[in-house]
Amino acid sequence: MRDEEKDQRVRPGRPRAALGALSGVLAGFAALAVAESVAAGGRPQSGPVIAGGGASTAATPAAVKDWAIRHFGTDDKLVLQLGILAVLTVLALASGVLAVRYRRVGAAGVLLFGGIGAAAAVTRPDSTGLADALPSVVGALAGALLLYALVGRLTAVRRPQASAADSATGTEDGPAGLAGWDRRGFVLAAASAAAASAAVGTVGRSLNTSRGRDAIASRKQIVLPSPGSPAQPVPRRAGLRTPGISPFVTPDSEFYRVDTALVVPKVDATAWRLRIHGKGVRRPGTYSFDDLLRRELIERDITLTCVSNEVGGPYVGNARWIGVRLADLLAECGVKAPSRGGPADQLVSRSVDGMTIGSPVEDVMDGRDALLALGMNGEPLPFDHGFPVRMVVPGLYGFVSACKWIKDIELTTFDSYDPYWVRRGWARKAPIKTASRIDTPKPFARPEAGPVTVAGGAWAQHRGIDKVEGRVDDGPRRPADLAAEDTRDTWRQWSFPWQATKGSHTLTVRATDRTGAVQTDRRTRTIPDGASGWHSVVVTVD
Ligand SMILES: Nc1nc2c(c(=O)[nH]1)N[C@H]1C(S)=C(S)[C@@H](COP(=O)(O)O)O[C@H]1N2
Ligand SMILES: [Mo]
Repeated sequence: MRDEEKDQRVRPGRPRAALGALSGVLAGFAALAVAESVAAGGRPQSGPVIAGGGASTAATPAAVKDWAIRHFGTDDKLVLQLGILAVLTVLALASGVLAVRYRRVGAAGVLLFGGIGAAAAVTRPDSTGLADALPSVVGALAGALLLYALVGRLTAVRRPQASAADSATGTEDGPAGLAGWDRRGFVLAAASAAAASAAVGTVGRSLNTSRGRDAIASRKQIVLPSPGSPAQPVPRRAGLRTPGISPFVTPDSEFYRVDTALVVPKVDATAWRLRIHGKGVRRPGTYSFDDLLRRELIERDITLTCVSNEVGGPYVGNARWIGVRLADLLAECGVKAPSRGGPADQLVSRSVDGMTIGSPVEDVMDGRDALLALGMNGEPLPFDHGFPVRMVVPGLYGFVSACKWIKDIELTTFDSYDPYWVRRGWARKAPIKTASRIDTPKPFARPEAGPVTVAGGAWAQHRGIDKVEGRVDDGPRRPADLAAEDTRDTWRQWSFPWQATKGSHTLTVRATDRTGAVQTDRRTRTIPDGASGWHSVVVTVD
């Protein structure tokens, strides 16, 4: 009887919807915990958060994605996942409230979201089949059952004696009333559900960390042999010492990262294979990591640039890559460049996470150092940058050349296949535009009047930089001092001295590449083939 006394103290009406909402959230989190744990045991990419995130990324218009990359940078993935969690929470709340009135409909709502997660997982480009639906389906079933059970505690108990007590004490049991609910049952069920979800979630987390173990071990085991064709040493005077300038060689930890992977693929190098096949491939081949290691390795300094880099932006980095010459491998497979009568003009690289990237066959076979890179700055590739193998092609933006976590190369034509970014409005072909950037002073800096060194970098990969000119306000354009060139595939640093006078000033740079082409002042957006325009920085001299 004590329970019934307590029950009657709960005011009827208001709490029921709130407790329904609570049930919904508990069911939602249980569903997520179960789904993500099932996914962690199999393929983490098939979990609803990652699959849903991937599907929304893929469905996001190019302009919005470009905006997200620019505003959130590498945090764009975190923002997306938090967004998905927020949406799921709202939907779970709604299902819970609905379930108070219509128990089955609320539970069916949870199943519906599970269905959406399952559909997203199965239709992802890296999906391995119907099994990818499992995490969402199992999670949704668990969540729906839990919601059904919890809401049952709120409504189902209509013991005759309870009803009698209700009427005896005059308690209303209207549609929104709570009289006769199984309070202790609800609290117990809710608490155990929460605890169970937390436990399942913890198991899932530990599964997730352990599953990358083979990949991590395989990376540790790799000893990169010294290259048969080493890079020439970076000229001592390629890197300026001006404070505030980006280092000439970008450390891995500072190297920009742009990709669509919500979970960084952890590929076991010992199990990794690269397949080369397609149009005009007379001897299709499959290569293991060791096959590549046994070949002559070449080492090259190459500056990578993202097409989403705005004028003055940070998505450019310079590294020393080590790998095998892609053109040799292609030639071995019997591939001919179009200019030599080869039937394929597009090389499509595919990654383990379903990315597709199209590069001109002509470019990768024209003698430039197009690489299947195995190492970056003296180490095996970091996981973030494509371990175990990625492509790097001097002179082409990353989205048309730099496939990370590569697993397949298909020779085809531009007419017959559009890769991932092209389907989203980006250009089929995208050589890197000549660009220059002021690294120091920073925008809105307040240097003291007197001598100030203006310095930065300029790049026109595979053409080389021949001239950089600086300008203060509307003054004359003056040639900057160029640092030593490493190679024409790397960026080149520059600086010029400025006698800063009090007031606000605009500093502008422009570069000229080795073909004599002057960097255009015409400002364009990043879409479809890269931003153009001069970089300028406004400073106030005190
Ligand atoms: N698998 C995969 N490879 C990818 C991408 C991607 O989204 N997925 N993004 C490309 C783009 S747009 C760029 S600019 C480069 C960036 O390489 P980084 O992250 O190592 O700097 O990787 C390219 N390779
Ligand atoms: Mo990019």
